[in-house]
Amino acid sequence: MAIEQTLAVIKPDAVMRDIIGAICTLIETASLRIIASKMLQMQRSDAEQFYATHRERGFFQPLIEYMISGPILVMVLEGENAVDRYRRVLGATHPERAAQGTIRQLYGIHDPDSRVLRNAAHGSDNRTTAQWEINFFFSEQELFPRTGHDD
Ligand code: IDP
Ligand code: MG
Repeated sequence: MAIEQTLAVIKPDAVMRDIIGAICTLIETASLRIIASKMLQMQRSDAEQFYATHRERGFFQPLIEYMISGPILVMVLEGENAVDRYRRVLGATHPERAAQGTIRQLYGIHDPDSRVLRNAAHGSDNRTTAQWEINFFFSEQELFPRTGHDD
């Protein structure tokens, strides 16, 4: 199985609720290594570019407002089959449909009146988007891959 990298984002609602550590524990417990990390607040134009594929969706503007509403923690995760494995740790997009014990089931916000799903965290959905999303936030010098060092 190939060693891959994927992008994880702890979204503003989760940063605000002080559950960074809880989410990182779920990630590390699943043998996904955090090889880069930083906290930042996205500009509107950054968020619009990051989610450009959703521009025509009804939830696009609420999604942008949500993602720029506070600081986020962006991370690069590394491991075997990391893209799909992290998506499994993350759970389904809708917190109420996410499997038991996943990040979104445990920490997503259940608010039927909200125009956007506040689901605590983001994960790249395939290897191509993962590479693009990693490059969006990180330079090569900011990544600290450890595979091969102590495996
Ligand atoms: P993903 O984050 O599971 O990959 P996407 O379809 O890429 O899901 O959507 C990006 C983000 O937009 C979601 O994580 C969620 O915050 C929000 N979103 C997705 N679908 C809906 C929806 O039907 N209603 C409201 N918000 C949504
Ligand atoms: Mg997506």
